[in-house]
Amino acid sequence: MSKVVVDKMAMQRALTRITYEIIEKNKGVNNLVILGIKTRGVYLAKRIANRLQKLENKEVPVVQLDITKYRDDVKHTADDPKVADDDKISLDNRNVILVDDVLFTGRTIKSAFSAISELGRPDNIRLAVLIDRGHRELPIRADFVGKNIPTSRTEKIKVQVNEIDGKDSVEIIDK
Ligand code: 3GP
Ligand code: 5GP
Ligand code: MG
Repeated sequence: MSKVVVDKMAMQRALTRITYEIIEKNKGVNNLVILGIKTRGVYLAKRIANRLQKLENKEVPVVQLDITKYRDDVKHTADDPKVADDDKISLDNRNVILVDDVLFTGRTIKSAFSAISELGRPDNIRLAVLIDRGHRELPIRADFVGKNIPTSRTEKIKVQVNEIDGKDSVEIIDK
């Protein structure tokens, strides 16, 4: 059984609200870098950057972050992908917005912190997620949340973004 909990318009509005919240918290877009966690976090990050560009008339860099190398639940090899698609970016003294689609246990975000430390020492890191489904295993919270969706552990949240899936929606799937 599945139920749509966020449709296309609701997703657009949530991303627009998050964008305004980022501008307000950061008092503009100076020094911002947006890191999208692969896979779908990257597309959400790009959409936020597009909105920032329209509202503040400034280009904000988007970096694709791959946290595979720092996952604590898989074996690691020399072939682990590099953490960022941009080799030259330095996060020293930057204000980082980390973007993911779903926040669950928090382990991905912990891995993201390790990945970020390879790229420099940001002044601060804030977290934006489309969905917070609860069940944290680490003391991590999001600063910007599209929608809180309380779930049971056995339910799944299916996030679809137009760029990959041909549609924008979030469904809750009862397993
Ligand atoms: P994403 O990579 O676009 O963020 O594998 C397809 C999607 O399923 C991935 O989305 C992944 O994040 C997501 N997913 C759903 N449940 C889980 C989970 O419990 N752990 C992980 N690692 N990914 C999950
Ligand atoms: P974590 O448990 O570390 O917070 O989440 C692990 C990764 O899996 C993150 O990228 C998160 O976006 C994704 N994830 C966790 N639970 C779900 C879920 O129910 N649905 C989807 N689509 N992704 C999930
Ligand atoms: Mg994800």
